[in-house]
Amino acid sequence: MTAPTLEVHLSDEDLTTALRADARRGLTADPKWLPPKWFYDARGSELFERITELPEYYPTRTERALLERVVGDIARIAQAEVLVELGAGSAHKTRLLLSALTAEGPLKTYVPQDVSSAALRAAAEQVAAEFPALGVHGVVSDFTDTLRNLPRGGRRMIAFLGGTIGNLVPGERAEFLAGIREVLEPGEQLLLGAGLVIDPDVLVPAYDDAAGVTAEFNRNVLHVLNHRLRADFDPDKFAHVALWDAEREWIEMRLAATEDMTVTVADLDLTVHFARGEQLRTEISAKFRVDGLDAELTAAGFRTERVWTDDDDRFALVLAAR
Ligand code: AVJ
Repeated sequence: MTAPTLEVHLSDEDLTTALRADARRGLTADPKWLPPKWFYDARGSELFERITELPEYYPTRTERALLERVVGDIARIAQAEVLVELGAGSAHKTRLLLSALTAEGPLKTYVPQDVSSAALRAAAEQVAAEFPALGVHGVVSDFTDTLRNLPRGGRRMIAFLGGTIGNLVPGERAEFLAGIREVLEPGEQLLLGAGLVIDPDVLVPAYDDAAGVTAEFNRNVLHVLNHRLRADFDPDKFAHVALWDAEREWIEMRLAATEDMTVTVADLDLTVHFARGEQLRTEISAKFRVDGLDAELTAAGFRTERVWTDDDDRFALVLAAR
């Protein structure tokens, strides 16, 4: 086995700079908001892992079962030599893909990308041990940098799984997909996992579970601001809100102030007032229709090759080629 390499394009300092800018922009906006990527410090990543095991949170297990069913087809069609996985995180689904892509095709290299170097290092080492014939090159960066620094040579497939595409608003999605399309060579592919529009009676509890894990995950962004920017949020004074926006077809998570309060963010020299009941938007999680996914991919210059959905039409995997 060759030891995995790890390329770091994102330092702790870069992360803090980005968080400062996002926090200042979002907390001074009306309505207030924060980007969802700041949920994921060590505690947030752990809470998300717990979410994936909740009875109400169907996306992870649905995508996994679907991937298990169709991964052979994906591997046969893709014939990838390099698998780039965006937001690889703990790399649970990765094993399925790697096994199939090595059994059914010419895979030689795995390039996991994540913003968290700790999670990535662990994942890269595990994969390297399990697939000794594979070259493993981890990249710590944000998506845009990853795309700019993508290894060349060898037919590549970029996987973006888990439904995280739904964290982007339509304009950001268009830009993101076009950015991927731009770095691909003709014939190379994108494998996209996306949650589908389903009955809100199933959807909403997935983001508002009975055990309160998602509520804790939501409030974790306030802990992150407290730790990284020396803010003094009292997370217990914020209530978890999850609602389905039927028009825009996305879940919105918010934190509602349970009383009037003033919060200071010492590292930003910022004082923020919350009125009782005021809501801070912390995440959108858009759900899709197969036609809409195809249209967005086509608009970004992709050709949709295959779409697979689970039997309940809750989740889709799309293989699209440049
Ligand atoms: C990791 C972005 C796919 O949107 O379903 C889980 C994050 N938020 N519960 C999602 C999340 C609330 C998750 N993604």
